[in-house]
Amino acid sequence: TVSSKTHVSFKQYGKEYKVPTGLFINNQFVPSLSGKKFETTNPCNGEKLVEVYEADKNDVNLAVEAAKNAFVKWKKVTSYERSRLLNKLADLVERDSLTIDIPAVIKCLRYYAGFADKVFGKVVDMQGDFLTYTKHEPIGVCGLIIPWNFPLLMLTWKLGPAIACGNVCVLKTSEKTPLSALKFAELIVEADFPAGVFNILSGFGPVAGEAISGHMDIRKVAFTGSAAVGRKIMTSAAASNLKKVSLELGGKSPNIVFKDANLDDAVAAASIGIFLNSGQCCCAGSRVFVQEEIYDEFCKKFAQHTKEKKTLGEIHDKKATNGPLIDEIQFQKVQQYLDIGKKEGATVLIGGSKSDLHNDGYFVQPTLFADVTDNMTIAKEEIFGPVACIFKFKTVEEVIERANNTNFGLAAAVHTRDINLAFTMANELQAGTVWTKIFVTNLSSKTEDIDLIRFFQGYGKVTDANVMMEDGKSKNCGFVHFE
Ligand code: TXE
Repeated sequence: TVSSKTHVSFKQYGKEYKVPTGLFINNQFVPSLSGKKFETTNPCNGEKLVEVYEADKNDVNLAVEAAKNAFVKWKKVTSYERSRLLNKLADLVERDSLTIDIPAVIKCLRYYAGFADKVFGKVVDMQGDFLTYTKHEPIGVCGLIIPWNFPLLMLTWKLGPAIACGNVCVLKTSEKTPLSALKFAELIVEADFPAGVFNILSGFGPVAGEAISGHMDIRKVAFTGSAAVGRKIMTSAAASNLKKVSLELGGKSPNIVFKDANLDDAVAAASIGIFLNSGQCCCAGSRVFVQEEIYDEFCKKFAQHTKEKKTLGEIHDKKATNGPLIDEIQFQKVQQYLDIGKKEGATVLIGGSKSDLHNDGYFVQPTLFADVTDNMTIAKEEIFGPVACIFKFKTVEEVIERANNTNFGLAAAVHTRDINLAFTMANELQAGTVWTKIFVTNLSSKTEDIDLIRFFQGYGKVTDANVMMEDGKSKNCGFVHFE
């Protein structure tokens, strides 16, 4: 339903945009029951974009009711139909997409569309003439709480699997990024999903988020965000109906460069690792460990690469590689860490402060700290900005111990030409994902990269080996499963 109350037009960079601002409940955009709204701003210049309606506990209750009603019919919809609808949604996103994380959104939706009819149970041996089997059934209303760093990708990572498996959802976006999800909601209607299957609320954590994690009729809550809030969510899930909880929290991921690595390649990878999305990535490679023999050269090259290749700028600036941080809070937080790093004695190789060229936006210079030691605050805490800490190490055993010495364990990366070392590291690093870049020599004695070997712990370990050819094209060389 489009009404002027719940949709607003605004201008940015000479273009006019029309966006929904209502809460998305039962396939309709509606004002919040309280009528309250909050502002969303452009981080490039701090300007207000629009106001959106703010959900509180009563709106959460309304959305949960809508989802519960929808579940009665939705749980009987075939997996084929769920798959068809998810694919249709992917088509619509593709039609309207720009770039950046949107191709990943489309792939994610198609992946789960393909998954919908492949959710199998097991037949269990019961030592006799029995037929015993397990079967996966949808659990009902899922509460999904997402952050702001990849607003649409986070949304599809959560909605995709829940919907593919026949559940219904109440999703709360981050108060810092409500708009793209509301635009996505228009496509949900266009794809013809039944009303109430998806419900999307804009609102704040302590109010709408808390109402979701403590709701008696929500059967599962899935969350991505800070560890501090993850704890609160577990607590209120436990205090309410003991709903299932899954959490994806922060990181301080090690990126390890051994002396035999291709240095230019490792520098380029380290740069992506820390500067993608201006460091606002849960799996950012924020602790770069470099073996002592190549430490000085690596630091020199990394600083040079950053100077030459990283340019701050606004969204329409074609030369820009890096944008601003999300908001004033994040901007202040990162600057505090820059001050702490300097006070604690780390060496600033490049950057080290906010950008003077972009006074009104939340821009921080891409920063490299060298000579960082493990006990420094910047070595331990998640900065969530464009700030890499570079450490020196001597031996394999030493770097394994230091890389694992963290309260986080989200991701890790390894650069070496030694395939045995790469596998050893993947086994020893306590991280959910390990990226390895290895070099092997093929029959024509050319060097190939085996790029992106990922070890997903938790489902057992899965190796996804992807060989990067010299012409830049990649070819899959299959999967290896470790039990
Ligand atoms: O996260 P929050 P913020 C880390 C990163 C960042 C820090 C703070 O270090 O600097 O967290 O960011 C909702 N009950 N990450 O403040 O507060 C909130 O509304 C229920 C890492 O944005 O964790 C939002 O929707 N929900 C991370 C979501 O939780 C609550 C990505 C995340 O907000 C709530 C983002 C409550 N009591 C930040 N309080 C990653 N892993 O990628 C807040 N929320």
